[in-house]
Amino acid sequence: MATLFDPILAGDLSLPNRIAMAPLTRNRSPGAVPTPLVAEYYTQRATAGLLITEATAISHQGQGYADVPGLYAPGQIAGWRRVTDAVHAAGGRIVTQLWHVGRISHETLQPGGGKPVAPSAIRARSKTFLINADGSGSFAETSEPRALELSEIPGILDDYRRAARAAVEEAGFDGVEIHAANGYLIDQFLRSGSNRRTDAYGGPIENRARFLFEAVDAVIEGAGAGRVGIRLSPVTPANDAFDPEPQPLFEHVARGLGLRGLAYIHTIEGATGGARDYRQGERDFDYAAYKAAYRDAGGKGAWMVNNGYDAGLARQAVESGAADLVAFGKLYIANPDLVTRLRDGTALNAPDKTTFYGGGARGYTDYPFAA
Ligand code: 8OZ
Repeated sequence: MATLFDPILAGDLSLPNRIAMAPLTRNRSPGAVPTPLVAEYYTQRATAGLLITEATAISHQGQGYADVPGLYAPGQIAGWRRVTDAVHAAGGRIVTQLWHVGRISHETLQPGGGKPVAPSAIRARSKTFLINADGSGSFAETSEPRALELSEIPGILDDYRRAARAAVEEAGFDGVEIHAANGYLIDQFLRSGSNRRTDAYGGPIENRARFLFEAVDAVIEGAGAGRVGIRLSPVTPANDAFDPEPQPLFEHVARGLGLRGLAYIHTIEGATGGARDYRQGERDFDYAAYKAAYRDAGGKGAWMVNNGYDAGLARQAVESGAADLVAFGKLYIANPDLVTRLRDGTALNAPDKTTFYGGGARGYTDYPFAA
């Protein structure tokens, strides 16, 4: 029986334990460049089996929030290099999460102040986070998007490929995670609520999943399959994501991923940051059937789960074989030494919501380690 504290091989990633730091947007990279403070934050958490960075834009067009990092300009790549060097010097392993927000953006964040892009011109009932001229932060309604032309899709796939390559060859990451969750661009293509296209990228499940598989293949070309993971959220309503029939959709996705030799599959169970038993459509989502679809197709990657896990639930998931890895979000914000605390049963620090997004060291690098 495996425990949370046993090593595991996830593709080419050799991990000393089964505890991952989930990707967490923190809005502390002005000009999209990670600062030395960002390096300190990740380095404090280097005992995680795997660190997954906050979502990181693959292009200017992929940006949707103030002060989130990118991986498409030399200064951004150099900023991340400082982070990975520091994490590696501390003995850690770190992958970056590749992100294109699609319609979850605001015109003021887009190249030339243009409309954000999406599979279809349907505005999300969602909010983004902006920083005002006086430095204060505020939430704003996402802008009306425009539908991508068919001819624009290869360019976005190039952005995924280029960012993946820059991540491993220049920024020093051990791998990459594709952000295909939470109502961002790839998820917008997957779900019928945001995809009304009538071309090869819309309509039946096979068409709605086409962009995901093309993005995965581009990222594999850039980073190598054994260094690529992917994050999915089959039922989340985050960012106005909706599909009445997630089961066949995500089993189709799982089967296709099973053929591609990825390092790991990372699933948000339920509503992101909310109810684990959340459902979309008529039936409860069958996570075991979705996992079986991946394994039956030949998928050998590590199975990573996330959302509302505490020590007991995490232990049970790994010890029962239901999962190989557990990703912790809020607990990792507040507990840099989470691995030690879970192992020793030490009390956990509570996260402070008011410092999640934006700001400086407070609520970021000042959570105490256990004595
Ligand atoms: C919280 C705030 C902004 C972005 C996600 C990247 O939900 C995010 C995100 C979360 O995946």
